Amino acid sequence: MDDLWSEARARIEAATTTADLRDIEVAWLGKKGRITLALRGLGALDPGERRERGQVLNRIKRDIEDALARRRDEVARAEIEARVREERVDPTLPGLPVACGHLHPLTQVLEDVEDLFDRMGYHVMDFYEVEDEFHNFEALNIPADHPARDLQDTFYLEDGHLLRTHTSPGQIRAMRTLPKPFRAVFPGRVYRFEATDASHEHTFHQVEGLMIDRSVSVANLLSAMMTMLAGVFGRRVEVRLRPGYFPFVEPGFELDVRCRVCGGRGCPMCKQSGWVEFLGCGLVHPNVLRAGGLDPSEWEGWAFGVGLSRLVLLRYGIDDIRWLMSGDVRFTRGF
Ligand code: FA5
Repeated sequence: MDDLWSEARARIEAATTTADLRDIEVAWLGKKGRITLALRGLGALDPGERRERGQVLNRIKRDIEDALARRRDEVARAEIEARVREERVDPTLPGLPVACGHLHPLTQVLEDVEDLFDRMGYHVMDFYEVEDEFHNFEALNIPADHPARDLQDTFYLEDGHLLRTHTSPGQIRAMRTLPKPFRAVFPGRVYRFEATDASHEHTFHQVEGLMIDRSVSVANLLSAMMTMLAGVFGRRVEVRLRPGYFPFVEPGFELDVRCRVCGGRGCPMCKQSGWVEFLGCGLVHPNVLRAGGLDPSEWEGWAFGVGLSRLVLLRYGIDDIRWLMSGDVRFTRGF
């Protein structure tokens, strides 16, 4: 019996891990442990000896339990200290890279354009992507037989509405809501049922600009557009202005920007011409002023509609517009 205790104590003191202590507990106190078997063997003894040996065995059992608990504390503390020593933090190690989102290049350019016009006193407004024929066409002096109204160019909805083909319907809505005189820009997504290529998307972004005053001039219009270009590109860009036909302006112009993707030498983006068609503009047609509730003998206006998506391509030298809405993070990560 003395051996039982001294042997258990020696093994407990020699144990260095919690796993060792668990093994000792099983070997002495488990179902088939040495103390358990000895207690079970008491039944074969006569009553006097049974009581005496039983008391001794129970004391040894308690002593083993106490010794195990004490050693378990010591071993656990030693294990923690060893881990702390081994797992020292090295503050000089470089950190793990944190994936950080950022704005899409379209949004970045859009915010720059909005900011620029906001600082020049323009209202920045949002209008509807789902429009009616009146605002998208009729009010803009686009007659029913105009090719732009062709089913092949416009996405019509079953209820007769359509996805706006340009941001110009905002002109009518702005004239009808804003106090005159005013200047406003309205950016937004537009849709055209078109085949796509390096410079054409079916879904792209435009920014419309509109100024209404007693007297406006083409010179005002050109100056606003040149300010926008200088602001977005951060430097002077080479442009060319040519006559352009839009039913809602008279006179009308188209402005092209020297292709930055190829530097003007010719590429798929500029269709080998060295120039990228960039925006349409002109003085607001009297019929459009009337549709906006204004008297053309009292009010004049100029308007422009710039391809925001193309602005992004030219600013960053991107060679294909289809990257913009591709949702491909390999592309967006680059900005
Ligand atoms: C218009 O959309 C007129 N509403 C612009 C306007 C407004 C003229 C006010 C006069 C006064 P246009 O279809 O040319 O015009 O488009 C204007 C610009 O949008 C183009 O110069 C071009 O930069 C861009 N654009 C046109 N079609 C596409 C397309 N499929 N994909 C990408 N950009 C396009």
